[in-house]
Amino acid sequence: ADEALQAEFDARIADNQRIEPRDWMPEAYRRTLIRQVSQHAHSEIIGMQPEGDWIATAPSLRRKAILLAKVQDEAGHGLYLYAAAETLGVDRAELTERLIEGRQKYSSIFNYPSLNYADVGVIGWLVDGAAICNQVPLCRTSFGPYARAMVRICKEESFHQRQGYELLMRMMEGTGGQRAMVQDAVDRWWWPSLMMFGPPDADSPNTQQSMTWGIKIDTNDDLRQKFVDMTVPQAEKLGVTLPDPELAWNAERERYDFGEPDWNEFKQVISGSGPKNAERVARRRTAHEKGAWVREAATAYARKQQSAREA
Ligand code: FAQ
Repeated sequence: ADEALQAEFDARIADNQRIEPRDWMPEAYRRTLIRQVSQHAHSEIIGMQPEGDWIATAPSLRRKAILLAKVQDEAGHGLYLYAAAETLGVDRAELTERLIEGRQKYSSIFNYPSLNYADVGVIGWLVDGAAICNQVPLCRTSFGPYARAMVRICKEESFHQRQGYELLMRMMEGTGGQRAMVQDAVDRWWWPSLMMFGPPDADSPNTQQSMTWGIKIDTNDDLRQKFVDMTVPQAEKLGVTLPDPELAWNAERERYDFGEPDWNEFKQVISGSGPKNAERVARRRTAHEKGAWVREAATAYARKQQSAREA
């Protein structure tokens, strides 16, 4: 019977049809999706911290309102994604446990510090820019709830990206000091942004199988190239330099050539020893513990409502 189910699943994937939560799916497909979707959810939630650090000291009321809204959007993305993961049969409380015990990853990018307000702009421009590059194709991923979550998330991410770029444009029209702040932030975030796409294809254990299953649509290197090609003209327009001496237009390929990120640094960061890993996870753990009374109250309320309905 399993063989027939597997054949039906393969045929649906080959036909670009969506797999829905109640459909039969191979256990390894389910496990891979739980891994990717929950890591993605954790990234959104941990990703609230580097920018969240600047809400209290935003330079104007307008910037504060914008930043608050953006960070709230990220919480929303985390929630959609946890909900999508739950349709695969995992419990969200368990996923949070895995995160705060360091048993599950989240994006490497959020383990770097945000040192000044230009970082808020650069995170919007480069980090949300990289996120969009990676996520737009995922709107066509084979698992229905993940694909549908991506559609809405991408719309909000492109707004976030524009928000960051606009902030930087304004700073670049300012004083020499402000322009220097922007350049410094670009210098620090450029290479970590390239690492967001994951290891080079030759060192990516999951890509091939995930592409066969239609979970991933493109390889890590293809998306990284797309991001570089998209970002270089934006950097020129902004008036900043990208910190890569090997960056050059290749007329033959009609793409930019660029240097190799420091993959040793990447390995360190994803194995928990990046500059901010311990702090990010500790803060998430504290927030989770402090929120215990809210979860208890919400659960008690839901129970009361249910018994009222049953009575
Ligand atoms: N960081 O075989 P692959 C955002 C791990 S955007 C940490 O290539 P895969 C928005 C990988 O998990 C950021 N770990 O893996 C926002 C695997 O380890 P495992 C989130 C990484 O899954 C903006 C191992 O390395 N976006 O949050 C990273 O096929 C601003 C081998 O790698 C997503 O999650 C990394 N960068 O490809 C929020 C997008 N790269 O699990 C706030 C969805 C790789 O076996 C502010 N995810 N690893 O122990 C994906 O597209 C894929 O999972 C990849 C990795 C492309 C990230």
